[in-house]
Amino acid sequence: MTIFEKIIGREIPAKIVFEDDDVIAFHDVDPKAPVHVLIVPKRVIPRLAEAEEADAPLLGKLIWTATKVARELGVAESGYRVVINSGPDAGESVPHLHVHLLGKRSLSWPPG
Ligand code: DGP
Repeated sequence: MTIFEKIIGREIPAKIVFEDDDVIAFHDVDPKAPVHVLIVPKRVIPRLAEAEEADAPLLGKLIWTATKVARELGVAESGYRVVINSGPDAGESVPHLHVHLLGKRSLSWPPG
């Protein structure tokens, strides 16, 4: 069971900002920006590289949830970045697909 499944199951606490039947969004425990929220599907897909065509609606919902959370947390106008780390070269550390939403500071490009 991944750490995110434990958050979904309320076995460990998290600062949840949004939840419905399909997704949950909560503040990252080790934030890399003043706003750093993770948007996670409740159904486990280990990483983006393992998503299937049938997962397309859920993938779209993750991005739509990022849009809503960004509005809610006041970064829609100032700007924000949405990141998915898939696999070792990207530094993925939790094998449960998640979208990072980062904002409230200027973000450099390209990422490291
Ligand atoms: P990634 O490196 O893309 O797999 O990102 C995993 C993120 O998960 C990382 O930014 C830290 C976060 N994280 C790990 N464990 C916990 C936890 O127990 N609670 C919360 N809120 N975030 C966690």
